[in-house]
Amino acid sequence: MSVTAPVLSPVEGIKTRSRRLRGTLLESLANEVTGAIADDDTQLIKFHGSYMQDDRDLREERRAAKLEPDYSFMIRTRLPGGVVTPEQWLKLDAIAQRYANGTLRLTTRQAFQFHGVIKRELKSTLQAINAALIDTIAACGDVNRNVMVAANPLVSDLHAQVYADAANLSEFLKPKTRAYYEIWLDEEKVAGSGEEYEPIYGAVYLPRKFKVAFAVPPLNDVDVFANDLGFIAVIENGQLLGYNVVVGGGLGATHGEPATYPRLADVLGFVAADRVNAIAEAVITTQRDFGGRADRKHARLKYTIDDRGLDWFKSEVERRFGAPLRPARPFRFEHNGDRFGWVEGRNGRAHLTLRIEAGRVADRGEQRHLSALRKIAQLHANEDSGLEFRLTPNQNLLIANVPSEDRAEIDEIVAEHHLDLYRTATPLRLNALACVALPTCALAMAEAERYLPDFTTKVEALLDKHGLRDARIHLRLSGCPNGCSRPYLGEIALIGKAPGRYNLMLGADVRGQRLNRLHRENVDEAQILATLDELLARYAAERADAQAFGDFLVRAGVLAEAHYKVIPVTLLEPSAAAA
Ligand code: SRM
Ligand code: SF4
Repeated sequence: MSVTAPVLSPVEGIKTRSRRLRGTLLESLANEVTGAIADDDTQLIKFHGSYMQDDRDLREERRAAKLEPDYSFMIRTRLPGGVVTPEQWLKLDAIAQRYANGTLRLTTRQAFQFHGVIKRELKSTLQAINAALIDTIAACGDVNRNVMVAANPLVSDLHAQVYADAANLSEFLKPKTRAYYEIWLDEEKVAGSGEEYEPIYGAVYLPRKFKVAFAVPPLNDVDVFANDLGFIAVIENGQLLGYNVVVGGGLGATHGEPATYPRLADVLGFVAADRVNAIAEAVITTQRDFGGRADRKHARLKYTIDDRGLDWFKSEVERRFGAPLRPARPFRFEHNGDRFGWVEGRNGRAHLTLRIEAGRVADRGEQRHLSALRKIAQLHANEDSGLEFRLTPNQNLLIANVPSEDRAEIDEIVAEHHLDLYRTATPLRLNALACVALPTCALAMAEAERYLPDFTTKVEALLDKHGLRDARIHLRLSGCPNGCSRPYLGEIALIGKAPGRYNLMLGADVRGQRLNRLHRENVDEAQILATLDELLARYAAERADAQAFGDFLVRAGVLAEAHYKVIPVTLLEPSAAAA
């Protein structure tokens, strides 16, 4: 009996033929006839941290004028834990002004994105980023992406250890190909160029993107259960004992295809801190060898685990790890948002978390956020104050390790440039997330980032009407079901279906441990607001003390049946599990 091998997705062929991710990128860059790069290269360039895009606002106009689309490139950094020095901040700011659209975009995975870089300047831009000692290797593509780390260094020593483990893992999982250095940084080719040994990824890399996050309870700001692989720090008596390991989280889905779904990670077991790289290698190589390579919509680790079973997955990982995993330790998360304002640290240092709406650092009217942060960075560049900028996983920015004598000056700059939203905005606005969507994202079906401010104002009016202005409700907007703002973990979420139309999702918890559910499909703004009006009225009248909106909706039986699988998280306290 002959067994036919499954047909591989075309991207597998592109990777195989690419000579370790080189493809024809050099030729594409040299081609002056078009602002685009060759089709196959559009896949490969992702591994180098860039996407080819076009300005969707201009598509029709340019088509009518018989012009090619307005191509440009998005560039994303690899920046474990999102930490940069003031000097690096200034360099990235200068790059945004010189080569990109003049804004810095902080992402939901603690990275910077530049938008609008033209092909002719792509290489100079990447060189400038590298000159700031930041790279973009593996920020996108079928490899491990930017490693997230809890942003708020409340328990400083331990946070530093967790950060070090994450940074170390990010380095360990970096592809070994020299393609990036040859193409963008003019490194000379050496023997073996194009055939480098990739001990973790192999010659065709992973079936799909892979995401890792480190959480430090009680904050789940990284949304650890939305990652392929998560590490939850286990701290006892002020010591970092190791990590609970969670696997198989992922949020992307496709409208109308129930075989695709968001899924929360399962708890696998506990490992000591010095085994982080080893367990990651065991998990990733299992996914490399068993993950689907035929259909890219069914290729993330979550599907490998669901298709083969968690028990099978665990034993395969343990075989590769060389030992059974120890049982997971109890843990407890309080919430998955950021903690705004000043927080006292150790040794007279303090940390200030600032709200950056939808992560877009820009100068707009009196809100001169870019200028404010430039000023703060200038004051602290080239001095030994230890002040750092830390991107949060919720698109916000933390100014960390501020010496006490500098606090007043920072407060002044922040106020003067109207960067003090954290003092004035409602909890709804402070905690809201929106993905980039239009005009740059090729996959957007509806607005998200550009719609967030207006939509929030309209929901705030409803909150006022029902006396709920101070309710801390997590709102998340995504322009399509891929879920880049982690909308499936929002108490209220909009997921784009078509221009002006969204699926209204409701009922996640505020700790990142319960997915929300589809409540109304393909509705417009008026329908969304009418639905929320009704539900907020009930919430105001019927909620139990301190009950969060998502929990209320579930317990009051408001929500329809889930249309996709909901994975319970095993170590919830009994009260939360009941929801
Ligand atoms: Fe994402 C694709 C933006 C976090 C799931 N994401 C994209 C692309 C590159 C569109 C594309 O493929 O052409 C978007 C670029 C938009 C633009 O113009 O900049 C994009 N994703 C983003 C960012 C910038 C959203 C933001 O507003 O901050 C985030 C960058 C993170 C980073 O720094 O690495 C971003 N994306 C996420 C997250 C959240 C997370 O990782 O915590 C998710 C859900 C978690 C997950 O991966 O399951 C996410 N993005 C996706 C998917 C769906 C993947 C799937 O398994 O189905 C796609 C589409 C794809 O890969 O085919 C996607
Ligand atoms: Fe684009 Fe969809 Fe991601 Fe939003 S969720 S950035 S629209 S891929």
